[in-house]
Amino acid sequence: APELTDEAFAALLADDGRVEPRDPMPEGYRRTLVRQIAQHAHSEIIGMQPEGNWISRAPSLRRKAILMAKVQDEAGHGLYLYAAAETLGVDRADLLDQLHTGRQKYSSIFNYPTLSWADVGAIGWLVDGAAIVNQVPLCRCSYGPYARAMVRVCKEESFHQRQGFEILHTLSHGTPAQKAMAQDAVDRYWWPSLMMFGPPDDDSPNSAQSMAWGIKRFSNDDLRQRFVDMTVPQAEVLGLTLPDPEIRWNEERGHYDFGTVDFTELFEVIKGNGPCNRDRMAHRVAAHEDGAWVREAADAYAAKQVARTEG
Ligand code: FAQ
Repeated sequence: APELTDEAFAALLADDGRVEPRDPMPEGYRRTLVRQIAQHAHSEIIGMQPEGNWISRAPSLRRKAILMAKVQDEAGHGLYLYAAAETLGVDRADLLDQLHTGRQKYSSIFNYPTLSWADVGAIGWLVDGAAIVNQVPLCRCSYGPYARAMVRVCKEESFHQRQGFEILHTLSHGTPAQKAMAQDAVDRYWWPSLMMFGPPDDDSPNSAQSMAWGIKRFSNDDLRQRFVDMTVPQAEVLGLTLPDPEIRWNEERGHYDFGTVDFTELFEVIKGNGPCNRDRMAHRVAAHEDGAWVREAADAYAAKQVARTEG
């Protein structure tokens, strides 16, 4: 597609115009979308690992069936997102290569271990909860294919969030040991969930431009606050506490105050120094290599089909 002047593009956005694949767009806009959508896609497929760890050990057949369906949903989200990225003229194989060689990121949250069954509940409740808060505004992203993919993703994430809440609710109303397991999971996943929203606004290099382009609709800190406001009352219903003594309702602001997030930890995890970064990448690369024969078979089949129709 031809390049567009910044003025013409600004006018299109001001008109609340949706940008579609064949529309002209500034190169920086295209690059930013590829970066964000690819990282989002990578997060979905790497995000299958922490929960996949518990499929064989889920406490009942019903729990196992639900968890398998959820992990499959994450694979599906990855596929919609890679497909959305491809509408911008990039190749999925190349995006995966960038993930595998550490040139593209994935969400920090998936570098934490899942130590107990309750962690599956905490991931559903907190991680999917944070994902929804971040992604609902993306349904109004200026880039059509990304926005449309988000509609279905958000519906499925809502279901995931409820299943996590239900796991924790069951545990917290079970034996004292089960309740303690649920509390421990929430204690470990709370702060990393707040980090999912990214660095604070004054340390977020991409935010201003992405908001001007209508890619992001709210700032990292605004979404983090929205997540806290949504989650504190839910913790009360669960009968669990959040590991932050500074959480309290602020009448004047109309929001919950909360403590300071340790962003040094976020930056360390992004750099590759989280508890599971190495394992996650090694597992992903091995899975990709193990799947080479499937890609080769699909290519051979496609070539045969072409030869048949041409012959
Ligand atoms: N982890 O300038 P900003 C899910 C990077 S939900 C790693 O603020 P931006 C569902 C950032 O990329 C998780 N890296 O950047 C699920 C940038 O680096 P770059 C996925 C992070 O893009 C649930 C640099 O730091 N969701 O998968 C993180 O404006 C359960 C500076 O940051 C999405 O990806 C982080 N937490 O804002 C699956 C949502 N934070 O690229 C399985 C879409 C920041 O310049 C199980 N993405 N960075 O080298 C977004 O909304 C945005 O990209 C943000 C970051 C908000 C994540």
